[in-house]
Amino acid sequence: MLVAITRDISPALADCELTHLTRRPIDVERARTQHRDYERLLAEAGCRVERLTAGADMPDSVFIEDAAVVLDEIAIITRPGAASRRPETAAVAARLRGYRDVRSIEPPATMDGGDVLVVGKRVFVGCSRRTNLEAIAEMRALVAPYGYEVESVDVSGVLHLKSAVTVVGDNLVLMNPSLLPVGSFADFDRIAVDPAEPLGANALRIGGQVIYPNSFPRTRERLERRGLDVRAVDAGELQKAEGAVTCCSLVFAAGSDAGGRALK
Ligand code: CIR
Repeated sequence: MLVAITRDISPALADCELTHLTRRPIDVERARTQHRDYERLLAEAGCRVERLTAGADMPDSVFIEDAAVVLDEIAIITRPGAASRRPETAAVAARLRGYRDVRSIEPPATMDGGDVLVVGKRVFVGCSRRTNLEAIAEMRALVAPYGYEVESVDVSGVLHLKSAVTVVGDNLVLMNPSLLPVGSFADFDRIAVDPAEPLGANALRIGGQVIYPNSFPRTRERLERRGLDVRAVDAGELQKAEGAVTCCSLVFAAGSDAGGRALK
């Protein structure tokens, strides 16, 4: 069984962290409708969706991916790079304890889950404004006993590693090569985003489906030309908060499938 943990949208969403975008008004009700559509796609992809209640005073709590990294063997609670986001982790840790042994990233390390891309036993960690070298070292020590290798990737010009690269198929990544040198991803087959859609590299693959924002039609066409089953969703309101599709869920195998693959 697959589980997708999501989190309701905070009434304080308008006060979200912003790094690369200018603040624009966000329609919270519309964002909630879009989020429900996203959850429906998670369910259609085979997930049991468990939605945590919003952090009423935590503007960014819907972006639950940043609070944890879930592997088959353990879950790692992050220490988000933005201090305003650190209160988000307690509720996520409490829920994950029902599924995994839980470890934590400790100060002075900071890490956002959006910087962590797991592909089999390879863990790519973005060194970004949110995730520092200390966190990468802690991550390496936490996962090495389970046979994972951690590779550090420099990230600049975008918020997280997964703003620039995500997995869309077996040995297949979607990336923006002008934001991220192919370097670490040279072993993979690669689809480049359309140059007119530089923020289009964030896709959420679950099983045979790829959940993808409807705001990047040219890149979507590239994905479909490769035979991928793309499920488009309107993520416009959360995109104003610098959110994307991976960041609104933690997806992992549970129960009798718990020995299965890490998903993102
Ligand atoms: C932030 O700046 O932390 C939020 N406004 C957006 C986080 C998006 N997270 C993600 O893509 N993993």
